[in-house]
Amino acid sequence: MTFYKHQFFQFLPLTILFILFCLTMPISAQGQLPPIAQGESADACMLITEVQYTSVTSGGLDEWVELTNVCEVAVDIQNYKVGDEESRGQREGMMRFAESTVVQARQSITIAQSRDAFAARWGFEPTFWLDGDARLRAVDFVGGDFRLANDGDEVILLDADNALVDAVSYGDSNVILSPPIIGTGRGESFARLLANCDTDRSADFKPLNQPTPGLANFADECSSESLADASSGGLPIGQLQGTGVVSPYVNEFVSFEGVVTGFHRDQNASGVIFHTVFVQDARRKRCGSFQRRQENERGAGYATS
Ligand SMILES: [Ca+2]
Ligand SMILES: [Ca+2]
Ligand SMILES: [Ca+2]
Repeated sequence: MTFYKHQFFQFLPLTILFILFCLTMPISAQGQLPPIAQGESADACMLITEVQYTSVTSGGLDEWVELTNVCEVAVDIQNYKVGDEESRGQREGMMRFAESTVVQARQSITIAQSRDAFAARWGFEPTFWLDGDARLRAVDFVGGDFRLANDGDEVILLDADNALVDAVSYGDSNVILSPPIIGTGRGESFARLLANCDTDRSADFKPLNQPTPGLANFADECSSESLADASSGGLPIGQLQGTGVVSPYVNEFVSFEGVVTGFHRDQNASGVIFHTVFVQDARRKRCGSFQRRQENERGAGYATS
């Protein structure tokens, strides 16, 4: 394409506007995030143990986050902050626990979008709620609401000195965990396999068809084997189809267990990118690796590589 000098001057105002726009863009859009945390907290007793970021009602009102004190001593979380903003000065939310709140050893607490919506689904009230709970106050170093995006987002926990205590990312966000925690179905959650086993990886979590707000699993000791044991229990993918023409799980959200054997990236004419994951049944051996279940390989209902 030929670009004449008079065209350059014609587009000069737009060029200047574009440059000014880039200079005033949020820093996050340029990949240089002012971190929200000031170092790592020495006190890592409180962990993010479960998150339900999609709603079964409209408006995300029944979404919630669970925090658990994984230590054997009580922790006062006054002035701790929880939210979905990963960068200072940006436009998501961080909420401060404004009052003295003692979380007992191995106790879990819940922070819900709505007190009533949470109670309506679970039959009990959350520990904290975002719609009118005066014990939660917005911090002044970020400027938005704590609302968990369905495509992907982060959950951040800071201590009273704004040091990072725990953080996760899920869906399409690899800001904290890469790979991020896998997306869950509507009304489902992702939860730590074992509340007191934290390796700062998405593999610490699994999706739950039946969320467990306020309850957490603990291990006597943490090891790769105890985490592998806790991760089992999903439906073998070969059982998704069942024996009939129609799967017995149609219109249900299910978690399945299998081995990813292939990965294919594709793009349609509109530029939308699709990923296809090839999965087959698997049976975990005692060593923690995976072994093919030969009898189900062809019945898995998904292509295998
Ligand atoms: Ca975020
Ligand atoms: Ca949401
Ligand atoms: Ca739980």
